[in-house]
Amino acid sequence: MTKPDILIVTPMQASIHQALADGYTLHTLHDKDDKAGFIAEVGPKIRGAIINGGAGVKNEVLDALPKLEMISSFGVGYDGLDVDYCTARGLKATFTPDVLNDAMAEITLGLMIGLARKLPQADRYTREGLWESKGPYGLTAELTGKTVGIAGLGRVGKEIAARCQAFKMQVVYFGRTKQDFVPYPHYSSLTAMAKDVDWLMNVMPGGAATAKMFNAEVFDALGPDGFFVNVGRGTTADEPALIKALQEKRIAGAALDVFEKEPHVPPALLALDNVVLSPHQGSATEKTRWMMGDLVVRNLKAWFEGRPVLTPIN
Ligand code: 8YV
Repeated sequence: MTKPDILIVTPMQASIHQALADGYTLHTLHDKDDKAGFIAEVGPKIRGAIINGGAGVKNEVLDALPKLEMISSFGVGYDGLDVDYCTARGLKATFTPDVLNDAMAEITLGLMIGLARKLPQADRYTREGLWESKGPYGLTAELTGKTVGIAGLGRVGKEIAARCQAFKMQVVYFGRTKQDFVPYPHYSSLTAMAKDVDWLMNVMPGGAATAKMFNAEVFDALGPDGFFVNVGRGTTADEPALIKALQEKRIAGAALDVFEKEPHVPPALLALDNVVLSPHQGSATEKTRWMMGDLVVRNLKAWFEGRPVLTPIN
């Protein structure tokens, strides 16, 4: 039997290539100078595609793959994929939820502690010899006893909530619908929640529905003692409004793992001392990335071996 031809749209880790090398013919698009020419050449035989859910794939690329059956997407977010398009064309799409929950929750607490206790700044202070020449670094904020409001209490949000409780924080959450059997107070208004919390946490997915929902009004509700954390998608925050709120100290600080136009980080953010920045590292541990790759592979293999996929999007 001929091996299914698979298009790898964005760079993928070696473990994915290795796991598929024997049973599939892999075609990488990202390293081709003439992408249109390459698609014209291999497009007609492609039956599966591997994409990054955030970077996604344009519908015009998918249009050029007439025999495409399924898309295995890397990541829990799939805002870069037009799911309605896939469903309308009868394309199966899969993603990689759950396996990254712990890594995401870990980095989130790390960012919160880093921001509250000014760990990056204190590290620089120590390295520069200022402890010895100028004296103690100074006093900082603390998580204990504070309230965190989580926007997007899904798989990742719930792991963050559990860890915040271990740090003796109160947890509340915002979501369009109140979830049954969730032990935290619910808010149906993001601004109302921002007003009541010390820490505003974004774990919302990207896409049109959440674009720029963290805006000037929300930051003003959070107020000068409030901290903002974004581990969801950069597009969910109005970045210029966030920068302005930080510059004018209308909020106390921000810890950001995601940005509007990654990997670009606005110079105005780099110039601020009340922020902790991370280059979209939420799921970037050896173990978690291996598990995400493994799920990409298992979904793809399931489809082409005639079994139900493990984690479908549609
Ligand atoms: C990855 C992510 O950082 O799962 C997601 O939605 O954004 C992350 O886990 C990303 O897929 C790697 O580029």
